[in-house]
Amino acid sequence: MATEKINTEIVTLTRFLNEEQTKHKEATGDFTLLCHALQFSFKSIAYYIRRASLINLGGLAGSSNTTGDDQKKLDVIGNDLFIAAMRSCGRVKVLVSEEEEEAIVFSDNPNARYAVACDPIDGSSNLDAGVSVGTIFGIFKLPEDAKGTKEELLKPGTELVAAGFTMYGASAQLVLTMRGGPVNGFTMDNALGEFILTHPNMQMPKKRAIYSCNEGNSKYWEEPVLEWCNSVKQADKPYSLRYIGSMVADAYRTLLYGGIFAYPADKKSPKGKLRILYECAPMAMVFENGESTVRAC
Ligand code: P6P
Repeated sequence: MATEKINTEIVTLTRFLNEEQTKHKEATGDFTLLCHALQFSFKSIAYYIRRASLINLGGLAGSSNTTGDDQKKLDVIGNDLFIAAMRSCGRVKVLVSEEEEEAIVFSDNPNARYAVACDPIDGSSNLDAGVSVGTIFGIFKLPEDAKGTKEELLKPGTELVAAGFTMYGASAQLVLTMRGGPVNGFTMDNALGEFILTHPNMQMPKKRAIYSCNEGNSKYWEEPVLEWCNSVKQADKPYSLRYIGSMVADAYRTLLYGGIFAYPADKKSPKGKLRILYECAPMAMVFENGESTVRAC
């Protein structure tokens, strides 16, 4: 019986980032160091999520965040880990986090040239049920004369220089894309403590009969949304409904399998529930860059 061929052509995230830097002659290494700090924060968060039930980290922290969500203990820990990683790399001037009332300006990084928007643990209401949650991030490059204000972060998603998310499942899955570039997927090898390039140049299948939305909100939907939802349910080959309620998990499945994910604005949330800066814009960059160039099958 043939022995399983061991994969010896291993590209770690560290190697990938260092090689990416060599493609830009003007690169100073700041962006690379920022991404190394990002990967450290994902490894740290993954560690605590994996152990949460063992060290009593489940449940509520007894506080709420800026958007009124009840904070889980892991929300607070994930936020603290992320902030520490962004501060200590010295390449981030200002950080906006879903878990923080105000933008954080790192005064000890006065020459830093990047701003980061993040949702440290998106979908955390699902944590105690063992459902995959994730960290969503977007990176902006600041102008030379930036003061480090939150207004400098309030830019259209098209100005992001990089974005992505890490889904904390059986192993952490990182999806990373840079402006105009491909979407690359990395899987955390827990034994080695390394993110390994496992999904180079991810392209979402053009056609897949899956729709993903919370139909529990349908009584609040506008008429066109109701018509769309009924159209996929009444199609000749009705779509399958897959909805996890953790955006990172729904997004990762949609990127891999195809389909439609939607969280429409409704009468309860006329401006929509998902946050533009650290949920919608980073995801939009991933899905635009991951749009399949293959004609629909
Ligand atoms: P609902 C999690 O709080 C989140 O922002 C996304 O991760 C997820 O897609 C959505 O809310 C789920 O919202 O109302 O369906 O529970």
